[in-house]
Amino acid sequence: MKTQGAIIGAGPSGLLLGRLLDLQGIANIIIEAKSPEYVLSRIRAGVLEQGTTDLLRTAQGSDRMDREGLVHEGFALSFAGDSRRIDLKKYSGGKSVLGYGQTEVTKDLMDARIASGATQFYEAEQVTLHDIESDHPVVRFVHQGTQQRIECEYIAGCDGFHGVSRQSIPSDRIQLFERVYPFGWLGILSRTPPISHELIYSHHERGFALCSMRSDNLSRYYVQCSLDDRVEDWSDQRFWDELCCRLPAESTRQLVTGASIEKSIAPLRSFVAEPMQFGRLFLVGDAAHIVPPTGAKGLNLAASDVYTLYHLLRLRYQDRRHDVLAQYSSLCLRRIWKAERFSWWMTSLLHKFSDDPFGRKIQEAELAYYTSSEAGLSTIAENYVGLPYEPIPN
Ligand code: FAS
Ligand code: PHB
Repeated sequence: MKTQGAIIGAGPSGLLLGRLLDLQGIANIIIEAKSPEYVLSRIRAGVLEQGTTDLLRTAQGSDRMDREGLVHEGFALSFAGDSRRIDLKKYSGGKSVLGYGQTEVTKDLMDARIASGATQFYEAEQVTLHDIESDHPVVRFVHQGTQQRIECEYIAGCDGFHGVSRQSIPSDRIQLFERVYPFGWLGILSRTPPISHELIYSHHERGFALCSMRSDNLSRYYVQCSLDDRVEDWSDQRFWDELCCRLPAESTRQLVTGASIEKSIAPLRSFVAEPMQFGRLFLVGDAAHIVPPTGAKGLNLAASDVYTLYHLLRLRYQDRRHDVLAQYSSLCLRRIWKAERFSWWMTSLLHKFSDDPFGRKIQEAELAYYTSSEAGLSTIAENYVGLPYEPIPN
């Protein structure tokens, strides 16, 4: 098979890029290791920045998002028995975020791809990349027992943190930056009304907690947990009891508990690979960077990478600008590192790192300062709604 772009991975990055290129007549084939059902079973992000929702509208896959998404104009930071609302709209110059699960984004993009008839392979095995420094890189894989070979002009590595793309770059041609956090997030999904119509991020001496939602009858909650914890160590009752300990009393009165329909533990890390390109291979989303989910940036950073690569590929194919693709990595990394900083800062501010009372008091003082200062509130709001995308070179 031949195509212009081979896309490795059918998570949000791969599906969104494939859809955008398809609409511009830039041929592409998606190769995904898992089944569609498996991809959709992973419960992940829940908050979309305006840049992400705008891009999903450009991809013409957003009708359901526009109908069902929950607009959030603020969120609460709880600490030291107090709760302060961060007015996103007021302190970000009128912006907001949208509550719409990554699972739904992925489902909408999968449906759009099927409707378009564009080529895709799920449950692809033994995916390998070849000749990525040549003008005609090759992707090989096995599909339903048959060897497949795709000759292309560009490869988008949208295959996440554990994918094959970043591993295909020689170790002496890539630099890795990493910070692994000494705790994880235990998350549950329950068919219960959310505790609040807005998210609550809670700092507590027992550890961090987050109250989120997917709809008015589907709630998403997280508690910070030990890296030694296993999901089976946490009964639903233990989870609800711990969540209540970590929330302000006036919030817990609104809590409706119920059976978990999903329960999982996610490790937290900050990670960046530089550069994000090598020859004709471009790393996109989690293949290139990871953020702790405290700043709700992971999926949104993937979207801004897709935005950049999509526009550079359009310039390459529609305006014959062969030079611009060399700017992909530097364009993406400027915004990525700012989001890495914000995600690291929110994580450092809100989580329990030790039993050191001084550390906890400093965190409480920082929270009290930022939530009582116009400058502090603006800093939180403009980062949370998403910093501006880097302009595409003309
Ligand atoms: P993804 O990892 O989503 O997709 C990569 C795809 O590539 C997968 O489908 C995988 O099966 C496939 N693949 C892997 N290796 C392959 C190979 N060799 N060949 C072919 N295909 C291959 N972000 C938030 O904003 N908020 C959150 O609360 C949040 N929670 C998260 C919880 C967890 C457990 C994880 C892992 C991430 C979380 N994230 C969160 C971040 C997450 O949403 C990512 O940013 C988002 O999935 C990025 O999308 P992709 O770049 O498409 O990568
Ligand atoms: C979620 O709804 O899953 C969610 C929301 C905000 C975050 C992290 C996760 O910062």
